[in-house]
Amino acid sequence: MSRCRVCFKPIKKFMSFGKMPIANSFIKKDKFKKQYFYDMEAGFCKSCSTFQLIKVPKAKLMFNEKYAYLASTSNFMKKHWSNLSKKIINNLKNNKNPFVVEIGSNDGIFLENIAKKKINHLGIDASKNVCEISKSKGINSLNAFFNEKTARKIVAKYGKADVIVCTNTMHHIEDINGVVKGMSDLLKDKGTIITEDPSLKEMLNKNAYDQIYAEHMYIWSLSSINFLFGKYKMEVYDIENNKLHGGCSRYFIAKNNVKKITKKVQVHKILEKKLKINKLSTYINFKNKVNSLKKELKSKLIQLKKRNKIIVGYGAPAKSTTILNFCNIDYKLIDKIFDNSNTKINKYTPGKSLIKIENSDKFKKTKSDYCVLFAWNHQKEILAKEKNYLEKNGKWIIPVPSLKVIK
Ligand code: DWN
Ligand code: ZN
Repeated sequence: MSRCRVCFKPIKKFMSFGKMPIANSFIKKDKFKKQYFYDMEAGFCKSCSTFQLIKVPKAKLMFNEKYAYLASTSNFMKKHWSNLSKKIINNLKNNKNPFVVEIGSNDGIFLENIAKKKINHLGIDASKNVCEISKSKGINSLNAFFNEKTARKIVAKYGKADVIVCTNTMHHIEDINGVVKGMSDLLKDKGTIITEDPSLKEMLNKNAYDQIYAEHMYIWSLSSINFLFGKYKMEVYDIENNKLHGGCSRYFIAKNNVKKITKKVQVHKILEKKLKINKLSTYINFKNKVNSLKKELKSKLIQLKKRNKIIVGYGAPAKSTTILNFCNIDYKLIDKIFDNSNTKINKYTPGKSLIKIENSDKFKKTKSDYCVLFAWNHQKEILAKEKNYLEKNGKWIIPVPSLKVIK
C-alpha cells in the first residue's frame, strides 16, 4: 500500500498517466533506446489533502549535472525574482548582518540580486551544472540536497538564516519532512520562509494536467503546506497568488505565533474549501476533464495532418513531456519544437514523442500552419516575440485549460 509523503497515512491513487519518461531528460538520438520510464500515478491524501505522485524516480535521475531547466530563459521571470529580492532587501534593512539562504537556487536568477547588495547569502541546489552557473555570477553556492544534516552544517558555518527562500522546489522534494525540519532548525526565531510553487487551485481550475510530472511530485495547496509546516510548529501567515508557471502561490511562513495571520490567508482557505480540494470527487472530475482534453488534442492534430497542415511546437517545457506522452503525440504529428534553452536545442523530446528541438531563432524562417504553444504559461511574452506568425496566417494551438486556436 502506498503512503503519503507528508503524513505517512495510506494514500489513494485516482489517476494513471501510464509509462512516463523523466520530464526534463531531453535526449540525443543515441539515447532513444536508453530512456528511463516509470508509472506515473496521481494520488490524493484524505488526511492531509496533499496531491502527490504515488511513485517517483530516484532524485539523482532528475536532478544532476545535466539539469535542463534554466530559469533565466524568460525575461518575465527575471523581473519576477528581482521584485521578490527588492521586497526581501527592504524587509531586512533593520536586521543586523542578515543572512539569506535559497534552497533550489537554480542558475542564480534570484540570488544574484541579493549578492549584488553584498548581503550574506547561500544558494543550495542539487544539480551541479546550475550551481556552476550561479558561482560564475559571484553567488556563494553549495551543490547538495538540502536536509536536516545540511541545515546543521550551514548553521555551524554561517549561523541561522533571517530568510529562507524556496521557490519552485518544494514540489521536487521526496523527503519533504527532512527538508522542512531542516528549515525549522536553520531559521531564526523571528525569521521568514518564502516558498512558491504551482498552485493546486490553479491547476484544477486550468485543467493543467501538464503540471504533473516526476519533478512535480506534489502540487501544493495552502491547506497541505499549512499541515506540513504545522508538524514543525510553523504556520503560513501570508499568501500571494501570481501568474507565473500557469499560476503559483507564494507562501510566507514563520514559527507559530510570531507573525499575524493576514486576511488573504483566511480568504484563500475559504476558496480552497469551496473548491473541495479535500474531497476525492474533485480529483475524479479533474481526471474526466483531462481525459477528454487528451482525446480532443490528439484528434485535432490528426485531422490537421490529414489536411496536410504543417504542425510545429513552441517551447519544450517539462510540461510538454506530460502532454506529448500522455496524449501519444510524436514526431509523426509535430515536425519540430522551437525552444531558446541551449540545454535542449538539437536534442529530442523524451519518451515516445522524439520530436526534434530547434533554436527558436529559426521559428520565423520555418513555414508552418499551426503551432502548439506548450509553454502556454509564457503566452504573453512569446506571442509578443513572434507577433508576425499570425500575420503570416499561422495559427496558435493552446492546449490548456481547453483546446483553443488563436487565428
Ligand atoms: O519547477 C519547475 C518549473 C518552475 O520550471 C521545473 N520543474 C522546471 C520548469 O518547468 P517548465 O520546463 O515547464 O518551465 P517553463 O518556464 O514553462 O519552460 C518554458 C520553456 O519554453 C523553456 O524550455 C524555455 C522556452 N522558452 C522559449 O523557447 N522562448 C520560454 C520563453 C519565455 C521564450 O520566449
Ligand atoms: Zn497525507
